[in-house]
Amino acid sequence: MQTRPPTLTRLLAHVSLPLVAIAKPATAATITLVNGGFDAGTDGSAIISGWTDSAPSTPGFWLANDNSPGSAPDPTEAQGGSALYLSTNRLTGGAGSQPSSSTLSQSVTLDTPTLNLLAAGSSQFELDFYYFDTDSNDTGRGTVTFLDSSLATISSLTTGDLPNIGANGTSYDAVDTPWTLVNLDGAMPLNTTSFRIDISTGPRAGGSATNVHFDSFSAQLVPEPSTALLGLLGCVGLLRRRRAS
Ligand SMILES: [Ca+2]
Ligand SMILES: [Ca+2]
Ligand SMILES: [Ca+2]
Repeated sequence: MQTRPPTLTRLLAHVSLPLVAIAKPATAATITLVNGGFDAGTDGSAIISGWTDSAPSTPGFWLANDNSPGSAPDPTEAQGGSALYLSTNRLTGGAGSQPSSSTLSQSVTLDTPTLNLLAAGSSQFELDFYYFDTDSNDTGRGTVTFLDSSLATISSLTTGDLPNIGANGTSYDAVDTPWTLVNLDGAMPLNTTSFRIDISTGPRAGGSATNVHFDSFSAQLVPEPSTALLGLLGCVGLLRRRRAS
């Protein structure tokens, strides 16, 4: 019977066990958003902490809750968190009209763990949120813009105009026309240091209110095997081939 060289046995014993632990499917690293669920604030308020309306003198966005749906197509309950969600319906916000088009933005600076993950080769970025819209006059979309350290735009991702989730004017129904999950996924450029989320609506094709709604924004960077780990995998593969020959 042929015996393996003792040095190779020792090396495999030391390398294989940690490798199994590292190579298990990794969970995504959460990127912290401020008030991503719109749960901080009060019903009917156009003051939305963590977010900036591009036209604050004529708001396009309000917090709404399940006690004050603005009009028939609007949700009667939040998707998640507290009872609050983001609404573009001026009837919820009180008197006054809203612009035909509106944008609400949040800038997110990458923290050190996220920058380290990006530098190590994990570039798969994912933004998730929930959407509700059954009004054919109105559209909503989400956009992410990646910025470098000079705040110059590197690239962007967009959902484009999101489709109605039910026939025009269909009322919210938890089963037939529920909140719909939207995934905006793509590569985060290596030199990204911050990104901006834009929630945009319009232009409104008719009517006096925009009836699109958002809730539960979350962002993550998905860890991938590092270059060092891939090199280690190559070494183990070579050792195993030598062992088999
Ligand atoms: Ca919420
Ligand atoms: Ca629509
Ligand atoms: Ca409308």
